[in-house]
Amino acid sequence: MAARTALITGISGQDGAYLAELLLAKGYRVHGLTRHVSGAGVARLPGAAWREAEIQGRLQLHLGDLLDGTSLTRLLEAVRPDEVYHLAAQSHVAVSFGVPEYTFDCNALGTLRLLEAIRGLGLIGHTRFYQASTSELFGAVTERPQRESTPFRPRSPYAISKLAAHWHAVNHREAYGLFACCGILFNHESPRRGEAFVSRKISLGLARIDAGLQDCLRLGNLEARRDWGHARDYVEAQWLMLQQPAPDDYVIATGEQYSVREFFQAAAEEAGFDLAWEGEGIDCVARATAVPSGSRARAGQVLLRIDPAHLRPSEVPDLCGDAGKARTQLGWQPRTDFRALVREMVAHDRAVVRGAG
Ligand code: NAP
Ligand code: G4F
Repeated sequence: MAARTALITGISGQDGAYLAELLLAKGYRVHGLTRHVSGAGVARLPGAAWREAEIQGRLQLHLGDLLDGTSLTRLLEAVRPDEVYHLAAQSHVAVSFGVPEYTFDCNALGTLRLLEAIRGLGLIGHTRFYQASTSELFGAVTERPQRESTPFRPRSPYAISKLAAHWHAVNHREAYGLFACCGILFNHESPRRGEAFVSRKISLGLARIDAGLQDCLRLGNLEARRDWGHARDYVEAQWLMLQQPAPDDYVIATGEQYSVREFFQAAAEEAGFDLAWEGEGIDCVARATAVPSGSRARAGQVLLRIDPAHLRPSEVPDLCGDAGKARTQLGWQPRTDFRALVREMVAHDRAVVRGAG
């Protein structure tokens, strides 16, 4: 049987890198959309897997952009993929307040361009489509935990753009019969997470403080609560959705919730710091009462301060998912717990920072 062909938009991102690895291991031919401005390129794909796949001609990158419908149509026409994993997006919530029109163009219209290209090329009966929806759709939540039936109450330009993309995918399923699945994924992190997201900002920041390269971390809202899983586990759910007999939408989450403060506390402990919390609100600081041996940081040093610049105009305070449907119908469950995730990120960034020093 011929190898199945997948197209991943956003292959240079966190999820794209893990998904490309997963699909290559399953014997797929993988095509990735990358844009000209990409800084990391495929740097997040581990070297060995990337070289081996390139040698075998099973991984191919193509220039394109969600803002350029022609490039999307041309690519889909050339590749005629069995499966499209649409992961590309302006994915930073805080950034979306600064560039709301761009965010909508990229995330909402970009998705529509892709869906209409599939339809226009007559690929509806051939191509299965995964849409990267998000727990941000639940926003100002109306019930806990959030499941597929929970109403959407988006609270940022990012979430609104993703809401439009979500409904376009659903509409192409209902109106035209496209096999389209929306994965409503809660926060998922990893050592490949972008450095501007809070988990990676913390793991990398602590490693830099330990090495004497940074004085302290400046964060925004410490009390926001998130349901944090590992990206490696979550891309498996993306693949499973497209292997089902019928398309559907699924919440993917761990069902456990921790605040940003708890993430920082756990990461500091994993890095070998003892902490004392002092002050309230924007005056809150975390001070080191003990530091790891060999550290360039010192006992008494303030490791964390609040910077109002990182507070958002509107916040999503409280997310926690119920992935019961995915567990029952996909046989999916997370393998990595919160503490193991934090440990892996902290250890990775310590090794990276020490290696660079
Ligand atoms: P990410 O690391 O930010 O990756 C985003 C990807 O999109 C990158 O490859 C980026 O390319 C690409 N991209 C951005 N703008 C583009 C454009 N105009 N044209 C083509 N490509 C573009 O995101 P992620 O964490 O892997 O998340 C994957 C998807 O899941 C995103 O859609 C995100 O919104 C959604 N999601 C993420 C989470 C999470 O917790 N991670 C949860 C729910 C949903 P460059 O390398 O060139 O920047
Ligand atoms: O890490 P974050 O930026 O992730 P956020 O906003 O939850 O969005 C991520 O998860 C979504 C799924 O729910 C995805 F759809 C989206 O694409 C993205 O991957 O922020 C997490 C929390 C927020 O409440 C934020 O206000 O951390 C808080 N926070 C506190 N200080 C900070 C900071 N966030 C960032 N990025 N930087 C800070 O300094």
